[in-house]
Amino acid sequence: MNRSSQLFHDSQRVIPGGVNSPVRAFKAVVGDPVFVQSAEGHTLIDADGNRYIDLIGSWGPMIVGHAHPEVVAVIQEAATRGTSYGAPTEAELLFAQDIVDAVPSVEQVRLCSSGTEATMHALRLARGFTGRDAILKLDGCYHGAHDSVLVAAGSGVATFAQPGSPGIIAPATLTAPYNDLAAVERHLQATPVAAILVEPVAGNMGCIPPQPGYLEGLRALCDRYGALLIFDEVMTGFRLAYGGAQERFGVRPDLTCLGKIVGGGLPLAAFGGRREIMQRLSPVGPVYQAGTLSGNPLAVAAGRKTLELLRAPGFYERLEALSAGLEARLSPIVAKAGLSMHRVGSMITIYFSPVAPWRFDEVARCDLPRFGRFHRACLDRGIYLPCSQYEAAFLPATLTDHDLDTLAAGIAEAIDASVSP
Ligand code: HOZ
Repeated sequence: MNRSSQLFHDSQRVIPGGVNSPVRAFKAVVGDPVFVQSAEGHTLIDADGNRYIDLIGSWGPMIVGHAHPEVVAVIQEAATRGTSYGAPTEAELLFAQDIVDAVPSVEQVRLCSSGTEATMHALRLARGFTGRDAILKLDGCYHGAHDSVLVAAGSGVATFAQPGSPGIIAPATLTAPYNDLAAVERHLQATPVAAILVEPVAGNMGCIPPQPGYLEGLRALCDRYGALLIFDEVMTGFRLAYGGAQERFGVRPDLTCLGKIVGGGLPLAAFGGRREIMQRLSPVGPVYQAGTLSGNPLAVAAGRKTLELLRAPGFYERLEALSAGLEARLSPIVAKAGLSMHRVGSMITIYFSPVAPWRFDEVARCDLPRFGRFHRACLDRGIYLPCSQYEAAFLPATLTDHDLDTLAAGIAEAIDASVSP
């Protein structure tokens, strides 16, 4: 037994399933999870000393690569001045200003510690602002692990084929298929809805783009029926453009949830939006929201430095070019194998289906056992991909042309190796 498997075995005695978040458990693919020893740039080294090109990047945050020396330096420096105060700091003001400057629809922002918190608080705020109870989410979108959104959810909820979760109370959550405006309008006609919460590019049922007009259509429906539009940009924020998917697609939500990249690899998230809505938050308004570690000085330092790195001239152009370069290399391989693919910016998924899906139920029809074999075959070739067909891969900006060639060759071999059980 290798060291990763030994650690996984031992972990299961004291941690449920041996992992601190279910998606890490490799339950839908072949073999045991890789236990990580260290990471630098886009190289991940496991407990057995194996090296991988990391296309997960901590599920999205590590866009500038792991252990970026400038990010590490500001974390170290911040730590020498104390690791948590539970009191406001100038750095939070500067960081909030950075976020407001970056994200087109955000006029005010509040920091919290995880994407789950960000969507939970944004929904409560939407309910408080509109005086309505119901919310509408889209099938296959995942917005963290709190009650109202663990319904028809993607990510681990889909990977483990759980329709929702025991223990949740979500009587006011309506759902509709992704990319289906008519289904959304039927709900809005029947029920006063506080908010539509959507991943503007879905990343939790693999990467699924919005069809042309979909985001604009959601905006128009929200305006017509008095609902708020909330973009969950936890994955897409600072990834698809500096201003996120709303900049890339030119659609302005009322509220935006951020996480992952904004924290530079430390536990930090945020939600923000129109001033008149954000002004309903305590202590100005009546909607309560709080957190001891919100605005944590280490996380703020990492986030500010990461955003500074992303503002370097040409950063997103280079990331787009290398992402397109990988797609160009993979397209003939995928087509020859009778498979399909979606890419938006640096989010990409190969689907084990001849036609790329546009909604959740179509992802469920992919050849999931073959995906599991493909995933292991990739690991055997030093490629670390998300361990579920329901998760998008995230490309780091550190990849070189040589890496793209290595990835294409390894993925081609892994697709071939996945044919027979
Ligand atoms: N949101 C990511 C999955 N799609 C990773 C977070 C988790 O561990 O669930």
